[in-house]
Amino acid sequence: MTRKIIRNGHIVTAVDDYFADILIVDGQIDAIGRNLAAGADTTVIDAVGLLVLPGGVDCHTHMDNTFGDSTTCDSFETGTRSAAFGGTTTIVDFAFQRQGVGVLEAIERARTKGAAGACIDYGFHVIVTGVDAQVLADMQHAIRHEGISSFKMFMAYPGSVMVDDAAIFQAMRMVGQHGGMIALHAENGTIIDLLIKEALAQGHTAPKYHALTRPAIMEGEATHRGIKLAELAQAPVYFVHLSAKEALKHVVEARDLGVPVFAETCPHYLFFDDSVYDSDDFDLARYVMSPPLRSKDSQNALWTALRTDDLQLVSTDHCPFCMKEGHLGRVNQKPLGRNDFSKIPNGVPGVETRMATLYDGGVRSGRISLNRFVELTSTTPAKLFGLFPQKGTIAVGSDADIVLFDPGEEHVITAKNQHGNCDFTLFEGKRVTGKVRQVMLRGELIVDSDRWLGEVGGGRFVFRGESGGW
Ligand code: DUC
Ligand code: ZN
Ligand code: ZN
Repeated sequence: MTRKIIRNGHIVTAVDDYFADILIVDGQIDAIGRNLAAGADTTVIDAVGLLVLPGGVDCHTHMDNTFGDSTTCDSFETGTRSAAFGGTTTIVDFAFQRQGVGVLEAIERARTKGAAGACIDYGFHVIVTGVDAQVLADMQHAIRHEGISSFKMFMAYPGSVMVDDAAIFQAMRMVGQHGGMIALHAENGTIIDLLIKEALAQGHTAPKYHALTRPAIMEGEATHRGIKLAELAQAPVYFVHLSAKEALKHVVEARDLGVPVFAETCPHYLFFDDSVYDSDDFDLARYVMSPPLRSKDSQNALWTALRTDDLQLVSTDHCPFCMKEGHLGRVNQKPLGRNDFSKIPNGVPGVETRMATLYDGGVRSGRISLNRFVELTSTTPAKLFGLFPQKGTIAVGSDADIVLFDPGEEHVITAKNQHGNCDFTLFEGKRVTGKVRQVMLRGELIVDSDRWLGEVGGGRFVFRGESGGW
């Protein structure tokens, strides 16, 4: 039996804020109270002056995920280690059901990858790219028997992963009856495809045309359509990477009517806007993600929505591709689209910077409370995706996934000091206050300042309960 006490920390959950000790026995929180007794067999960790937070839960990452010809540059190992350094102890990544691969086979493949490389705990959503009776049956099986209760579907990328409205509706109708939830990438794919073709025909090949061909209004249209499909199907629906006020307004409207609609946004939409797309320079490929960065007005609306619970969580959509071809042996990265913006792999890193940037830019700047910060980064993702109360809080019986966070420590974010494989971060040179000091995964210290103490393969698959029911 292993016993640890975290002494005198400032414990913050989504609802509480108090000073106490935490007793951890065999990886779980056993007791919380003042002056807990430590036996000779108890390791004591001093947390005076530190915030004691539940480990971050990032429910949108892409480790070793392949899109078209490109594979994200983080493996399960490097990506989850990087997440740990950033204060995240659980991710929900993706299993990819594509042509010729069934849902259950996709899950099996993803689990094999996770088991070999994960440094933190993990689950999967399944990306569903086609619906038939077998797929629907397998999805139902996945919810009940595989611990996988959420499925991503794309309303964009025709000819590749896009599915039509009927497929989305059928999937929603089934998961709605069985405790699952569909997560939608909401952009109108056929219109975007047309705009891309027109731009290329005019010789517009620079990265900034990625943004110009994915208008906010088409995210709004798809979001509205997705909500209507979900209403008809009587199912909850989740919007990934919501970026535009044109989409947000439909989420707000539906939620005000009591429709179970949920949405995340990502740090890049909260800290960057479309003013970056100001030249034909290929270096702007670093800002190529989907949806693209939006207007300052949208950004302000996202911050407001985080406060008012119109947006429920902040995930990273960590989908890293290097700026330099061949970095750490990774090929088909951003330079793939040097002469054609539509070939630039879509995505940016972010798993390591989420907590620090949101603490600095959200809590310290007075935009969100400390409790709300925990809710957005840990508790709500855990609740919405069937991980709570094992994950997402500090409570007796929960896994001892705990972050000791120094609220006063300043540091400068730079790709050189990050622990993933990507050769850039959008936050390069940004000075932030608030730093992850120590991270525990099920009671084991895996990060101690700059030292990695965890184990490759030490992360466990988490069998999730129902999604969207909360
Ligand atoms: N959507 C994502 O969620 N991630 C990467 C690319 C995309 O379009
Ligand atoms: Zn997407
Ligand atoms: Zn994504």
